[in-house]
Amino acid sequence: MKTAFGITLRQAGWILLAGIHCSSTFAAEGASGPNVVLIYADDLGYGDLSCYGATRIRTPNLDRLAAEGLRFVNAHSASATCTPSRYAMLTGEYAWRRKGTGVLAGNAPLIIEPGRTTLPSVLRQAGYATGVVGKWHLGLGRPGMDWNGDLRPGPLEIGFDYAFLMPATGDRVPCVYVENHRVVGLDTNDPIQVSFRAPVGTEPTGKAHPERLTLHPSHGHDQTIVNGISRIGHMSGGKAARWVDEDMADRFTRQAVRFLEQHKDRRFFLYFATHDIHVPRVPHLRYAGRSGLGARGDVILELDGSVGEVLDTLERLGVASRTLVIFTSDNGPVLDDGYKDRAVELARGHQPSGPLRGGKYSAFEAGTRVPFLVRWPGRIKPGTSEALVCQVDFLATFAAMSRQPLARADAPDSVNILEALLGESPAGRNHLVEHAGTLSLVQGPWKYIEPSKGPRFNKNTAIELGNDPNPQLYNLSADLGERRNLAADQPDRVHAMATRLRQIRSDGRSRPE
Ligand code: NG6
Ligand code: CA
Repeated sequence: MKTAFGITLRQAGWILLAGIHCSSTFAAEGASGPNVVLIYADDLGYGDLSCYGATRIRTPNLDRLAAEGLRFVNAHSASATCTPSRYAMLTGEYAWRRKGTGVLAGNAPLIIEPGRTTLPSVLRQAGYATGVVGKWHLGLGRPGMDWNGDLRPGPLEIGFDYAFLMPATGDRVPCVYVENHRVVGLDTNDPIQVSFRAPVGTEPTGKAHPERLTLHPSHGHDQTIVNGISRIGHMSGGKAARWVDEDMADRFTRQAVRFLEQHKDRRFFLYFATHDIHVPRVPHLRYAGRSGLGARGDVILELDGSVGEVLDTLERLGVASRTLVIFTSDNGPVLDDGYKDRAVELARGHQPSGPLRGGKYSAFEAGTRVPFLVRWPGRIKPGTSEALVCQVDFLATFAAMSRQPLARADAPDSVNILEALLGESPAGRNHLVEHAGTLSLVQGPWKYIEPSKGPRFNKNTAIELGNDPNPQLYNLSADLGERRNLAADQPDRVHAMATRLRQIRSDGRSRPE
């Protein structure tokens, strides 16, 4: 039933309620805070987009976002792999401070404690409708959770009002979508079982039945076969609920668009975490073969298409001018990440890391320095920013933007970089701890990588990991590609930076008071 203002009674109730609960915050900022859409790509490198210098591939929608917004050239994910980056982004705490925040198995329990202050909980508190669509990879439920029941705690218990997820990664079981607390389309007569130890059920594995595969592993990824692709981990059952890789980008994009449509009359925060361009790289037919760079290039185009749909939706709904859009990636790029999709051989001179050294998993810059675009039409002046910023900063930044106070224990490593984000200041953070297997400290032009025993090189991925038993010191202003280790020439600087890094570690926090 519609009221005199053309809104439903239910909507009117919402508005009334929102008014009662949030009058103080709305009054404080004049209800002017923008909607926030955070588009989070997976494994996309600093050099993968034409707006970041790629010449062998064109990404017109992301280029449009860059042209209409601010393009950051020194922005970082919090870690060089997925789970720790996402953990840090949602909690405002560096993941290396916590055990159990490494790349998670597909049946891992939730690693963010319900009740703690998170990026979505802060925005929800400020009156935003909060949604997450796409890759989660932060665990679900408690240890031993039954995938056939209620999957909780999960995103709804840490600040999201709505969730449509892939539980872990595209290459890990269970290969099903989860909406709020339930597996989507599950037939109760065909229960799901998941195991990362012993095989479950009688389903064929890629290892025993390579003849059944449409995409073969190059390393790992030889357990249960789903949709012709063998995965990490074993699953049985849930046949009707299993995803089709070719349709995944469309499915997630459709859910993201639906969330925007449903919340266009409220303030909203959408965290849209794409599966692209992670492995297995299985583009929809309309992108297959289009890039000329093989599947990895094709899924970059698919990602660009998803971004275009989100931007078009914001226009169509008339909310683009009051929506802050951020686009970034959870870690740097990798070519061979475990499937024979010919990414290396078909790269044809494309440089996923751009001018940077290393890639995903690496302590060198390409591990965490990622594309980072911010658009707010009429508010953010288009251009390029050299400010040092990190995704761990979103929490403190959006808390400041929406006038939500933080307790001292909240978001211990999150810095309010709002001025840099809006292009009002050329400066962001004054230092950053980068995290791969090892830690680095960046301060001004200097980057110190602490000594570590890990391997220098991973032969499967062919990535230089940045490990060295000796300290490394680079001047990123003069040597962005980290080629000249100056540690032996500047022992005092090495000592000072090592001491500061130790201090940041032992302080348990780094957010300015
Ligand atoms: C690795 C996987 C890799 C990828 C990564 C996580 C193997 C051999 N490699 O263990 O394919 O899944 O984990 O990627 O299994 S991330 O982007 O989610 O961090
Ligand atoms: Ca990733």
